[in-house]
Amino acid sequence: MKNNKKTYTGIFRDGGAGSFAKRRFRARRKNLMERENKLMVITGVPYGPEGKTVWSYAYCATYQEPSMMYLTGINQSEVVLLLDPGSKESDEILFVAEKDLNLEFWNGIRFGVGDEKSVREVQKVTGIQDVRDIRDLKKVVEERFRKQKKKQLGTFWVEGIRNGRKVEIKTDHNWDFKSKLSGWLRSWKTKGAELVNIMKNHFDLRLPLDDYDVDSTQKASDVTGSAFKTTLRNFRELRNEYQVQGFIEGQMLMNSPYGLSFPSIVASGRNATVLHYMKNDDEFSRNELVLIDFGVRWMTMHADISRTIPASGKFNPLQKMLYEIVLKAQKAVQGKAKAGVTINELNDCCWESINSDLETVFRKAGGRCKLKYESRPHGVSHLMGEQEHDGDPFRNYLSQPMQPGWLISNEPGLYGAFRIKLNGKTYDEEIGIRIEDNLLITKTGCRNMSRKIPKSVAEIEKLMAGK
Ligand SMILES: [Mn+2]
Repeated sequence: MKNNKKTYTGIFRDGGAGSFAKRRFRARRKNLMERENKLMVITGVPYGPEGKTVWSYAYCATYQEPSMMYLTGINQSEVVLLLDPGSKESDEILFVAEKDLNLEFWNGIRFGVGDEKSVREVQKVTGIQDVRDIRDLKKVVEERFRKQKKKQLGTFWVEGIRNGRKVEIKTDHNWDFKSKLSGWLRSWKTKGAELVNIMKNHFDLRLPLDDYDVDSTQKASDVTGSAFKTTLRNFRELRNEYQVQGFIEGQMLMNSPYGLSFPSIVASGRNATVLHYMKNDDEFSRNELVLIDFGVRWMTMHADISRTIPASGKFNPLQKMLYEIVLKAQKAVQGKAKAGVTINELNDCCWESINSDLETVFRKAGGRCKLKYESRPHGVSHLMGEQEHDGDPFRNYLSQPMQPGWLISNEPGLYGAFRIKLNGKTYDEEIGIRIEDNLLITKTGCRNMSRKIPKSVAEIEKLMAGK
């Protein structure tokens, strides 16, 4: 036998930490226990990319619920984690479904329980020693809950404030799990029993990236950047949006086993004025701009990059003028980003720069335009991490001072119909431009993780000319 070693990389993401991985995940669980100091139960995804249907071959390399991924590294469905700070029996229990050899025969290795060898396998790979059958979850949670003095049970679901009112995400597995726990609590008839959301403490711990995650983010950005450069060098061979998508995604997937951060947006001409354009099925003409929003994962981290390029390989004077306006705003945001500043402040900086340049550069040169939005098309930044869009989806973090280790996007854009006469020639186009980098916030400034991905007019034109 050439190689009889089992590989767990598919179901256990070690985050690049190798032999330190188990201790790293344990430290994350301990930190959460310290902050919350109450019994907690957290669920992973209830089913994997194989889905709910009998015949589904959908595949997605990384699919775990990010809170579970962050705490355990386990990339497998039907996993629940119980944390019981201070418990003398065991302060962490992992619940897993029964080992299913037939399922392994079809789909590959999978953690399970039911016999000693299988349990030892889970212990050895994950570092969690108390491993139990998921069918015992309710019984064990009740036992542990009744031993608590606090009568509180913590779990993770997504909530926030929108327009001054509390809002909750009720469509995902976290909500389903929370509802199940509420039912259990009611049935136990404990006076004053309370279900508590651990979301805030969890995000506070999870969002500042550690050195391993920073390295993975850099790697994701590097792979994404190489794919972009190869795409530019070969761009003249590509005739429509889906060919660009196929080419660039192929380049990314050939260099990372962790999958794409999200399905790419490839939007030519006026299609780029649709912010989340997904069709990617249009032909483009060579005088149009093509906006590409793309990125690959490395381990559990992401790149989320946007570039806008001329299909011909050369920006026309209108395209160049507008592109430079967006690029200038992007540089201004990068110059301002550092710990203590809020994303709201970055937004002001970004959109004031673009709106003022539209007056002082574009209109002053005789340009006329009709924007697709009032004064700001979207936020310039979102948090990134275990998810491509991380943190609470209601973006309550926009007004919080940024912390060292936060990873944010920097993505100014300009979308509308533009008309100008330059050097005796009239240009009249519907255009969408977005330029997006990923910034790691530090105490004194920020590190642009995607600094090596070309974005100046000169760099892009040079690569497209095959140089
Ligand atoms: Mn983004």
